[in-house]
Amino acid sequence: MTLIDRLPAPDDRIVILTGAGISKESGLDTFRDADGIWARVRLEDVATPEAFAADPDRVQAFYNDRRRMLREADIRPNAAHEALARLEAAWPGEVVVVTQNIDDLHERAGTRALIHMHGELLKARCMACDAINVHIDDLGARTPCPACTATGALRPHVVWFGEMPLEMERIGDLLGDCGLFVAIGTSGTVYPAAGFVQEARFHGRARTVEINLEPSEGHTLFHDCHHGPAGTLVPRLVGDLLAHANRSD
Ligand code: BJW
Repeated sequence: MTLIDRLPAPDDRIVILTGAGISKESGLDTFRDADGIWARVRLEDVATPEAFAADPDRVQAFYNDRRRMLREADIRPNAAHEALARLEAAWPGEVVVVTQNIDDLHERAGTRALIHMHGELLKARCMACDAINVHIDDLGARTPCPACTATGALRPHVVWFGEMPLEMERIGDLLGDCGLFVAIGTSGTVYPAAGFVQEARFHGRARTVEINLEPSEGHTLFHDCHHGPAGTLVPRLVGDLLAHANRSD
């Protein structure tokens, strides 16, 4: 039995939304699970512009820890990231991954058409000159901007609560014209990402599929829901799609 009730045409665009759950089997924590990041630290203390203004050292320390963790040798893409890269390479139509994750596991797996709507942990943005640069080491009050040399102006290139997610216009265009929308490993609690299923299904024409360990907040909005680990279900979904594309050759 295939995981999608009605498979898209092979030249249809596929848009995949990923969240923290896809990286869980790679060893990175989610936010809202019982053992997640928000169980250890209050989001108001580390993930808002107000928190950064009030205590930049604390916010930098939170992201420095996560940046170091991401660079540990045993943190690698898992079977779900790898399957999505295979889908992009072999699906006849366009495949775009929109990720809420700030890790770089999709790129390491080989995904190329990728939008980091909540930013990237391995980049820093200068609040003085707006330059965005790759930054893999710790950030602190004395780190100079490589573009304008200002110190104390670099912040993690991430989107905090109350800030506008990145590339929203492009994402809206993609959702409005795709044959399949799949949300993987996201609790569906944070907007605007939580509203993408409605955009793709009701403003567009997409078949919509959820893959998550448990039903998300918005699971009733999807045509098909499959609950279990992404590392098992995503390779199955990709296998179904590629078998369908090959049959249609
Ligand atoms: C597995 C698994 C396995 C585990 N396999 N699955 C009231 C109503 C509506 C909206 C709002 C409101 N008040 C405020 C807002 C807007 C606000 C918002 O949505 N708040 C809600 C919490 C209510 N949103 C914003 O502020 C956004 N900006 C915005 O709206 O701009 C417009 C605007 C701007 C200015 C003025 C007015 C409007 C910005 C949101 C930024 C989110 N930032 C964060 C942190 C930064 C990056 C970082 O540090 O990493 O992004 S918060 C955090 O949540 C992170 C994530 O990307 C994001 C989503 O989390 P995700 O990925 O869904 O993770 P979890 O943990 O929630 O879920 C994981 C799931 O995986 C679980 O369900 C597990 O079961 C599952 N799972 N293992 C498969 N192996």
